[in-house]
Amino acid sequence: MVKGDAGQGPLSADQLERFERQGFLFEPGFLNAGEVAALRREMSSLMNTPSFRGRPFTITEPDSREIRSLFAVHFLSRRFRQLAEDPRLIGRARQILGGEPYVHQSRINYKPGFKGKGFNWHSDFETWHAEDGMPAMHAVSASIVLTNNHMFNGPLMLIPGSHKVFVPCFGETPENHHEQSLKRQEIGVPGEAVLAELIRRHGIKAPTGAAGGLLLFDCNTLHGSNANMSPDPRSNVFFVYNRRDNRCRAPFAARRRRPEFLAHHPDREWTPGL
Ligand code: 6CS
Ligand code: FE
Repeated sequence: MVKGDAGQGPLSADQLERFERQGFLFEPGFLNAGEVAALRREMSSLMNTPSFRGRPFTITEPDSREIRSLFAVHFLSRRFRQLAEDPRLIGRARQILGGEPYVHQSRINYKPGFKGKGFNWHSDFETWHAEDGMPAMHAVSASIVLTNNHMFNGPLMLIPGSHKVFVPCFGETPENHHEQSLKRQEIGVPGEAVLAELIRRHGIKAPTGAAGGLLLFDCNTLHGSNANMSPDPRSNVFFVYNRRDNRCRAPFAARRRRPEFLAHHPDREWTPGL
């Protein structure tokens, strides 16, 4: 939810109000074609770096060796770091969070044509609170689409207004849950009856459009996506900004904290340790 104000921008009071009401805000054309092309080249070079294969921060699809997500991209690439620190993104995060942001998590979700699988409905905060020890909902995700996003390549779907609802999730966090949940999450997700009721009330939105669009969404907004059944990839880069005074501590509902590539310390560099 919005804690800051329009002040000096970059977001207008109207955009902040929309974010507050819906739990997300889509800005088509956030990056220009030249910026998108450079980031796509960088993404391909990361995806094709042999030394990243088989590493814990490289997540493969549940039933194949296709790369599903690559984490900590702002530490793996100077160009993605520059983007994570871009004043246009930091400024938006600062307005929404009402305080200084740092990057809690970054990743590329690759979703190649035909091969990319979906994500079950979930709230990110559920995981970050239970498993990473994030105290309160002072975090926002910035997702930039690096490929054209359409109805058939598995765009992100969100339930407007769901960020204002506490949805209890059942099940205890198993040991090393992330090894399973990052491929296909089945624990810590809402039940079907609650989802059905929320969707009946608020519907589902799936912002689509040309590469370069920015989607900002609240850490508690319920979201998910389908598999990519089209030939076209649907690749996103995500940066999660958390408020500095909301840094993570001991997990609230897990025995051990997850590896640092999933939950960064505000003032610590991370290296892949190749
Ligand atoms: O476990 C996590 O931290 C990540 N998993 C999902 C499915 N969404 C949010 C987050 O990046
Ligand atoms: Fe998520």
